[in-house]
Amino acid sequence: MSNFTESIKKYLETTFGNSIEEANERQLYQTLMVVTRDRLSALRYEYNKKLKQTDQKQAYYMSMEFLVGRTLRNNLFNLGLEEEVKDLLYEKGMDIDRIYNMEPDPGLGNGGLGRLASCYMDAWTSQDYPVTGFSILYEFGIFKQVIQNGWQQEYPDNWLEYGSYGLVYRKDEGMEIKFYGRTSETWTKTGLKINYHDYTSIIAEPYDLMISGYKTESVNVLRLWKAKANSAFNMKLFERGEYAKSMEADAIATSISKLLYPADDNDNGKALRIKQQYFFTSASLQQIVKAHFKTHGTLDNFAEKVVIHINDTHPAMCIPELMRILMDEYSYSWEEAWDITTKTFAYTNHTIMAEALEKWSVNLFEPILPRIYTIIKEINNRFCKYCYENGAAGDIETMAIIHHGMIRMANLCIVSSYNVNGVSKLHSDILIEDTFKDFNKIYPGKFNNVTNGIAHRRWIGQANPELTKYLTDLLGVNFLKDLSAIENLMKFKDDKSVIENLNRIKDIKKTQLARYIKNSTGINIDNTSIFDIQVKRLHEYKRQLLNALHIIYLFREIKFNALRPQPRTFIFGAKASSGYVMAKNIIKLICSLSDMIEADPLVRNYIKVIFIEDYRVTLAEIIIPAANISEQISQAGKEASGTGNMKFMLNGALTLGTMDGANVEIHGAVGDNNIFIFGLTTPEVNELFAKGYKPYDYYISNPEIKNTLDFMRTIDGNGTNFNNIVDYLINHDPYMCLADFKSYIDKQKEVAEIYQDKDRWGQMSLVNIAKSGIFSADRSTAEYVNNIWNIEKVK
Ligand code: 26Q
Repeated sequence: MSNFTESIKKYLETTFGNSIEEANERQLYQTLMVVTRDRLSALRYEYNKKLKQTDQKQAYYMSMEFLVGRTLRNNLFNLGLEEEVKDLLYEKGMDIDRIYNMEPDPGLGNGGLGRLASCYMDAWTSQDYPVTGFSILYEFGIFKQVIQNGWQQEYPDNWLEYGSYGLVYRKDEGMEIKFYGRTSETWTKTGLKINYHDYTSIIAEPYDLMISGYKTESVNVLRLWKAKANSAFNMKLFERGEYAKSMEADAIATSISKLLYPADDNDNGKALRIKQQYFFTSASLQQIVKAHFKTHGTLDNFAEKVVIHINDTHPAMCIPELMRILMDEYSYSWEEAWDITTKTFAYTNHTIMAEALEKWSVNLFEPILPRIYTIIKEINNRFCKYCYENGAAGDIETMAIIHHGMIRMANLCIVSSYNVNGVSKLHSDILIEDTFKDFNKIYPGKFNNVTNGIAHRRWIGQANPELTKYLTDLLGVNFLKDLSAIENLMKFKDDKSVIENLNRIKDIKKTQLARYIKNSTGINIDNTSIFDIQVKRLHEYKRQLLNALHIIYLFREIKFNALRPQPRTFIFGAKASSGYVMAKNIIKLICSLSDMIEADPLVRNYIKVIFIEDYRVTLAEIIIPAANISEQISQAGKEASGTGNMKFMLNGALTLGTMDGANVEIHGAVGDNNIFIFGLTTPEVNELFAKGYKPYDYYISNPEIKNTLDFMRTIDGNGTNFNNIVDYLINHDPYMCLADFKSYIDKQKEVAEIYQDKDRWGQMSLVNIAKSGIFSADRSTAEYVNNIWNIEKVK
């Protein structure tokens, strides 16, 4: 008996008084979660010892979101224990998948940015780099989506009830965080001293999630902070008769780590979000500084040993917080503190959409974080002075950190970091040439690119074991360790039997998805139809609406123009942020299309529309491997990168997309013949916008558009119609669906045609799999490590 099996038995015996035979599924689940976590903790202990010995530079990844996905299978897979556990349960007549399915999917993120953070933690750990993640232990992750009569409804996601077994509570490492109040200054022998008065004190308690790596003993940690009232502090207030204040502190504490903000673009002006941001950045920074000082007895060499990465601007308060700690707690001068700070931070931008760039009003911000505000103001003053003195006075309007009573967080990050990167070539070019061009003039060389990547071990190794096994046997290499080896598949480009096998595996994955859809919606779908899939957050710029327009177009063609197309199943999955009305209307439209088609005895033989409820990491693992077509149809220039596009490609789907984000690089990798590109390019979009885009002209001059939109007015949404969307498209259409309509429809015809030729399609699919190596998160994370952070592997 291996010692892992022994640990399982021991835990069952001591915790539940049961043998494996007697244990129920609930007990087995808890046992596997705890025993796996403890195995990782033990490895972590050894890893940490090595780290202390080498005293090497470490990286800290700050992110408001980590979309971890389920952990149990991932950890067993990485530790090489999956087969052992599977067999152990199998002997007892149990199916390991049933245990896996009991684990909640920790939804501590909204979408791409959060999932990227988790893919990166996998990659750094698998490559033995010392990286610690920091975030918040949200009691409620991203809401659970329920569709009722076609409308999205949100329900709380109480993931900790079953999810807490993976966490390790580090009681002794709590931190105090101060809000509100005021400061005063006194001069002492050692210099200026800042005193805090009348503040509200909250405690941050750390909970660690162990991050395993593939076939390595390295274990990194994702530290999640939970807010708790500071009872000692509140008791003092209470004794002084300040009852209300002590209760307020209590209320603030319970609200801070209560929930993840479910907006993935912008939900500005929320005091609670400011508190969340400061809460987790302050706790993390205090911990990092404290640990450094303990080892070195000085902070002079801080930037040589520490690099802090800011995942978008959400953790930007790290910057003034480090300044505060250095000056107020360790008596550094402004100049010394600034020198250390500007060597410590690197920042990644994930969006160019103006409305998604974070801004905080000074009026809201200052009372909550008075000292932090003073520091930001001083950073701004000095920066503006620098601009005046260095010939950039004319650009202060765009670059100032505080402007018209708003604090622009991206500007704070750019000024204070030593490196700024975008997430795809196109996106980084836009940052340099457009969004932040003035900054690029005064900071040449500060901006660069790291194209996103994905944890291929999860997205093929675990999500598609059938394809993984086939390719491993065929290629005779373990591409899970190094995805670039997958390019060897190109040798089989003209091998009919290989192509046939790939097609067969795709069919298996389609059958599995069809089964899930049948079980969850009752709808039967045809396996031989094209699985045409768009799964991502719902956003106008991502243009789920364009996809819907194509479906309406097909409906009309089948019904009125005798079109008998290649059968297709259109699959959607998307959460809309709760206050985003247009997004919710689009979900309703898609669901109504689904009903309308189901009710039509002719049309339903050719097309079907499925809206899969509650799209999340766990569902993505089932959906993506089953796709024939990957819809990546954002308006050019709007999607910073996209990462779903890479997951689809790796699983052999063909991209139907615009020249946007990382689609551009996918196109470069597979070549023109193995991808379906359509639509305006970024310069064309800009040109059309500059000359004045008039969607009405497209509507009136193109009968196909006119017919489609006119028909849309007749669609019955069970008590709702879609005139509002039609009017919006004809009169505004900010993301130019109508301008790209024709080109999209034409490309879709080509898709249907080529799909008839199974060999050709299979070959295109093969090329996509073979060329996906560069989109491994191992490649992206190595670029962060080597080009930006300068850290070494733990040996
Ligand atoms: C900001 C202010 C207030 C409330 C919420 C927010 C907020 C929250 C989340 C703003 C943005 C986000 C998330 C953005 C995001 O997911 N961006 C995506 O990042 C991916 C990883 O780089 C890219 O692939 C996607 O293109 C990009 O959209």
